[in-house]
Amino acid sequence: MKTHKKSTLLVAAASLLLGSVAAANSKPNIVFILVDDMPWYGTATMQEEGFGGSAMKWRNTPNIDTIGKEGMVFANAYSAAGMCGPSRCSIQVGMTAARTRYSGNGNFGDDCTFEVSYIEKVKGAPFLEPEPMGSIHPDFKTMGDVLREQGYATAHFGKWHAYGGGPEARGYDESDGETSNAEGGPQLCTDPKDPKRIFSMTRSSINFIERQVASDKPFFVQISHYAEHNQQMSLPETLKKYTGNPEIKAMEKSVAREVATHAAAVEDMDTSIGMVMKKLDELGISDNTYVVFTSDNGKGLYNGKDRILRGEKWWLWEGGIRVPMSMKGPGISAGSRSCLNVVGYDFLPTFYDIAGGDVARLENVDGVSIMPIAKGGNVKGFKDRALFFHYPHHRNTTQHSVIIKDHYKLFNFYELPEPYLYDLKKDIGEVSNIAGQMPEKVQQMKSEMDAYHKRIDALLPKPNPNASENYVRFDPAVKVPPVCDLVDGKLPKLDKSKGQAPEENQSQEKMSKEEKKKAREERRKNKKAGV
Ligand SMILES: [Ca+2]
Repeated sequence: MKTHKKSTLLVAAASLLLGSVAAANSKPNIVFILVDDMPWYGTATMQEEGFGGSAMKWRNTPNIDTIGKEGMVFANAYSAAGMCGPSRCSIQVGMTAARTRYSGNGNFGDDCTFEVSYIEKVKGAPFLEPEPMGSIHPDFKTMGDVLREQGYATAHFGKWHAYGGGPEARGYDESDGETSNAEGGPQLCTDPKDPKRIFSMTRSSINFIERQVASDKPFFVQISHYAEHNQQMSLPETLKKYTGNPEIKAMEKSVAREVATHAAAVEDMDTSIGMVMKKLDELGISDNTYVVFTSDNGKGLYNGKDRILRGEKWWLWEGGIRVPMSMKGPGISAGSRSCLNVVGYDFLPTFYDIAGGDVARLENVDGVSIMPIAKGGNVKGFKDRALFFHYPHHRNTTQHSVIIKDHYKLFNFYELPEPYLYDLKKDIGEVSNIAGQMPEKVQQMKSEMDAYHKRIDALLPKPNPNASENYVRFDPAVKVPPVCDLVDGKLPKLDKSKGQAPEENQSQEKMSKEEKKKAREERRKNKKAGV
């Protein structure tokens, strides 16, 4: 009897132990927070350790900062594209913009058939451009699809902007529907207590999380904020903190407005992120939940004299694609940092990996699981992998593609004769084109880019039979002047109207004043004629 009692106790103890092991082994949850148009330096966290220019003085983001403090900050994180739709599509399917063919804005919501027309978007330009797809291809599996296969409950709240019938047609159990910018804009977002739908999407997310915990199901929730995309909104009391600040008030009017409205919207968003993390604590699941924070693309916002990235949203310069990123969760050491290159199309394989999926079995995916980096393990191979970015369109930009490998970045501006090469380690501001100094590196990277485009049958610009001799070719030094000179350590005040041409770029095709005038007149004439 005594023995029996003892063995019963042992069994009970063993099952308790097994129970706790089972709980520890249960699939981790994932909360993916994607914000809109936040620059690399858009939080109070320095993305690059010790580099003041990688944070923003006017941002109050204690909760976003906590994700980095309790986990890892990625200094070299990239969005898959320089704008919303293409970046979001790439995130959902784990592919580059070249492979999804949703590489630019336009044709939103049209069926993605891969039947492409080439158009003369800019009259007389040397190359025609392929019209971008404006929707996720129906055959592509999304993050929702692959996580569902792993037994996850899946939800997407907030801005979708990837079309394809909306999240619930593409692998998600719950969502806010096929939303885009409009739902977060002033016409449709009118509740003053819910600026940019920050708090309602947070309530939906918390409600979803609570239900999954109650039913003991692992979950994936993507919280896609409309902030800080243009048309900022915030709680009046939050905005007052910034508009009433004497230092901001003293700024030039338009700058003061930008600084205050964006900072207020971001602070409200940060508050909502704090609500989600508090709920994870209350539910006792923080230790088994990954929280990931990033932005869908960069943005050229004012950051005092420390604004250091070249270019802007839409472009593939660092200002368009370098984004903030941090991640916390099981196995990630608090306060850790990584300088390895990671990109938006890594999220699908990363989350699939977390969910217990075999990443090697994913088909046609360009990304890789970044969990080895996050867990500080074997990162062999990460240093030399190539990231690809593709923008064969004209929208505020010229047609261009980029390959980033280790700390080198090569641009192919299709209408210029030679590629441009930058060493991001020494020159994050992309000031000095070093292509002339490293011809072998240029050749090797250009070949790798061309081979990738060939392998995936990328849509490249095609020669325009009506190319005009008077067409003004893109000149980076004039169109996208660098904003700083890190070599001297001096950071000149941002002035978009005056582009200081760096010497190494001055050899590019220069036009005479007369030629430029003539081309300007032709453009004006075309515009008038509605071409
Ligand atoms: Ca965006």
